[in-house]
Amino acid sequence: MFDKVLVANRGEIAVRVMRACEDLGVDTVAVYSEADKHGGHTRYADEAYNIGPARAADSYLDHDAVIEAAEKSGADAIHPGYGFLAENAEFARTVEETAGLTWIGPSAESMEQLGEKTNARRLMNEAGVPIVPGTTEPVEEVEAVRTFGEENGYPIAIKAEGGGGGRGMKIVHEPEEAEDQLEAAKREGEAYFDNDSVYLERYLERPRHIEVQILADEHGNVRHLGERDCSLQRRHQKVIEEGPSPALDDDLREEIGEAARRGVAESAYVNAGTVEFLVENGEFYFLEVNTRIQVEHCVTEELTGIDIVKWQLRVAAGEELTFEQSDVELDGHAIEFRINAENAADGFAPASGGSLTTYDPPGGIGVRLDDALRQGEDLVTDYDSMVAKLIVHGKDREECIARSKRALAEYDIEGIVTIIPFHRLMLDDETFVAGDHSTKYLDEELDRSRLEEAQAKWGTETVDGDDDSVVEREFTVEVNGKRFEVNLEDRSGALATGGSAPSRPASGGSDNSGGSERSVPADGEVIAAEMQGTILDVNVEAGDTVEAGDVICVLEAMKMENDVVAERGGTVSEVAVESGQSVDQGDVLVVLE
Ligand code: MV4
Repeated sequence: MFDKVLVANRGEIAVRVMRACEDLGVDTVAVYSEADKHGGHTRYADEAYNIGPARAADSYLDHDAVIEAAEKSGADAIHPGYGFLAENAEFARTVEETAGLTWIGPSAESMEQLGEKTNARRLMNEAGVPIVPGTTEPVEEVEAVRTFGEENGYPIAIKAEGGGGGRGMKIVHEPEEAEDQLEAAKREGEAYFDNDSVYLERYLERPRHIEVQILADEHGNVRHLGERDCSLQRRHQKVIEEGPSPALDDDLREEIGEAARRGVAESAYVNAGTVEFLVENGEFYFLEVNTRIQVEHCVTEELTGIDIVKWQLRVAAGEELTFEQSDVELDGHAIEFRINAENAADGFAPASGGSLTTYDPPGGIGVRLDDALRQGEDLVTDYDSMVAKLIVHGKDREECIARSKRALAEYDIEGIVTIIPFHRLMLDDETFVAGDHSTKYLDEELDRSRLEEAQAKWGTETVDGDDDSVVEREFTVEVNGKRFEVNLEDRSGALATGGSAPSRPASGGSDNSGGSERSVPADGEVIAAEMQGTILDVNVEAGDTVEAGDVICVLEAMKMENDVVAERGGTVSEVAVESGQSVDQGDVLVVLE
């Protein structure tokens, strides 16, 4: 086993991997960007190295910076998590070729082999795994698309060779569209993957997305750990995953699992991986292989009791899988809810900032939380919006749904918007509860107004509200010894912001974790920073008279310049910042009399 593992990732997955290291007695190394100086993964690790600015290209994606941190720390292996460098064959090869370092994942060669989609299709086809009817060689000419249509019918999917995750796929409904869509698919392939090669598949209209978890060692053992159903997606982003799939019966389950195992066994693949399928009308078709640990691996861990990440480390260290396929048993049902900082009622718009004034996650039987959060932290908005995962386990789907409702109701997050209300809506949704949803359900079938209702019903007060002069506060009162929770509206906030960032009330003066420097003078009007950022310009000095609408200063945040505007007129009694200074959300900028 390794002595020390560097985790080239951030947030919940970095902590998840470090927990597996901890369980194995392996030391951990974090790398972090400027934005993650105080992040959960940075705090969790035994040692941590700053590898650059917030921009991922300059830190988490910087090959040299990650390798340098590995060498400085004396780590003997690198785990990439998911996203960032996880499926970058070039980086994997660099790690493989660096003396003293091991790549915890499939080889660069496997990644290249399976990353090229026609190659993966050919390989699966040869292993007897059903593929979506289509070509296993790239197509060049529009004639080939029309001929395919005549022989197999429409619609046709034109997919980029290097594609995946929804990018570089075009649909052709009739021969007249073939030319434009072929050109568009090639253009996207070139733009996204530096590869304009495309291939064809029959387009399935209402498929389920089913994926099979695989573990393989270098001794030729391959096991499948059952399937997950990831059909509930929004614009190719999974939001709820579960297992076993409500759409498979035991025969199909056995067949699809064995097919995945056969396909992977054929390709000399080592480590964890996922074989994706589309399922329609009782038939399954291979789609692609994901050569990484996935966000939703926890669903499978709950069902099988197998620690997949721990096994990733073990097989990377050359160990042999110690269980047979017949030892893998699926126990009950598990559902994973991605806790994204997004507003489902506003097209799932990611939160532009905020501070976790309350963070009180659920617990109890059947509840698992993978997160890297702590109350009082500011939301980091430089990366993806997923802040935590709630994974619920029960003896069957019904118990799991009931338990999920309970856990989501317990989950108390204030200060940032999340999609918890959306999840609660799904648990009351007829189609989801019946398990009848296809991959089209969220984008094409769900009524939008229900998202707004859910948000109004279950959304907590966040600093993202529309009316920027009202802050709702929760108080506990006792009346004749009985406890009541009451919400009171505080209309004393006074701040307006120009620019395009959403307006929020000043948080100076509220009881967030700011400490004494954020206290508000009783007789002044405080203008506070709406979000964390840098002061670019201060336009006033003490003694100046300002009028409503005057720009007081300019705050750069989220790569945008925001004018901080006086909502009312007055005399400047104090200027608390200077240009170039970094401020936190809620920090006092200027006091007016
Ligand atoms: C398809 C398909 C229907 N027919 N291929 C979208 C992401 C990419 N990895 C593959 N995708 C699809 N490929 C054929 N031949 C439908 C999708 C698809 C989809 C697949 C899985 C999960 C969600 C999806 C949402 C829309 C389309």
